[in-house]
Amino acid sequence: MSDATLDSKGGAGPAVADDPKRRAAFDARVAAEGKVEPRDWMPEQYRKTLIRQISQHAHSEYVGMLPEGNWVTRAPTLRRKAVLLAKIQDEAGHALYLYGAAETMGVSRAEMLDALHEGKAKYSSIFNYPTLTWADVAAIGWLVDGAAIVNQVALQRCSYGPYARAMVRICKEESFHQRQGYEAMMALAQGSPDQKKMAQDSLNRWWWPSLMMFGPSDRDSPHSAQNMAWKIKRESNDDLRQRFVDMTVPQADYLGLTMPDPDLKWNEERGHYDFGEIDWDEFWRVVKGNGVCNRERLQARRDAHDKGAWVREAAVAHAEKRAARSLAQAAE
Ligand code: BYC
Repeated sequence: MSDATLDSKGGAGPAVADDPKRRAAFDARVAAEGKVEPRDWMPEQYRKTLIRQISQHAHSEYVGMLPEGNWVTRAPTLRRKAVLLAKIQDEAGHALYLYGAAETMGVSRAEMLDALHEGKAKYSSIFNYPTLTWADVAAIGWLVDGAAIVNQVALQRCSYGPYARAMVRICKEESFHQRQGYEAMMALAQGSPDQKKMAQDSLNRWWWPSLMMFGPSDRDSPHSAQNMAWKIKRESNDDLRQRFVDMTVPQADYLGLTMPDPDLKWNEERGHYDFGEIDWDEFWRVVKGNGVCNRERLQARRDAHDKGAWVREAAVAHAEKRAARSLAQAAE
């Protein structure tokens, strides 16, 4: 894409006139659960909101490597270190599938990364919290990957084909991540009193931010109505959050840990857990760039990008050399 710029909402590409006939065909396809593919006509706003969401999702995977990366050199055993390295590598892979899915809509990876590095594009609020102890690595696997799966299983049915298909593979890997996190948490919860204390402290710090991952409450979610109608989003922020709570509370019980929420209790009538009010001021503070680690995370990504310039240049030079060689061979 060369004739368009990425705006702060992720919009990109030349404007496509909203033709009523093509619009009706698009609506009919989405209503019939058909997939929209890159070459298909789509409303400009559909394309913009998907570029916004998919690129934010890719940035989340990309920035999300940092909190866990903090513990690679201090993992308690060689096995834990190998597992952690493999997991972080998976997150980089997820970012690549997702940048690839967004590129099918006509935006380049360089443009998306510029938007991130310039602070114009968002990434998940959860990665702006620090990993203070080893138990935080376990909590990320258990809670953060757990929350991500609940959200992403729904996205497997997203109307945009490349995004939906990327989600299938990502979900398989995330469920493995979640189990490894839970297993690491169990080792701590069933360990020495100090280890159990560390596990509880970590649950106390990560529980509420994990609930915030699902986004603002439905009544304050500006994109939800349209994105549900377009079947980009298949379930609402609050419904997914409730599913995560219902799934995770029994897991905490099994670990013998206590959820840091005095209002949490099973509601027989609703068939769900009731839970306390999320601190939305904290959520918006973090989303707007003022969480504990926002500046540090962004700086780390900018530095890594700058330090990696020579790798990108070398890769381009190598590709050009190979292309020139094949041309020369074809001409012989
Ligand atoms: N953090 O109208 P709404 C992982 C923004 S990584 C920051 O509800 P939407 C992992 C939202 O963008 C997986 N911002 O929006 C990796 C919007 O702002 P803009 C991460 C948030 O899009 C490494 C505004 O608030 N998962 O698993 O309909 C290690 C209004 O919100 C957040 C994804 O990225 C937030 N939490 O719904 C371990 C999932 N929430 O754009 C694990 C993909 C909301 O208007 N994304 N905002 O400026 C989605 O499913 C949806 O975009 C959301 C929000 C549910 C997050």
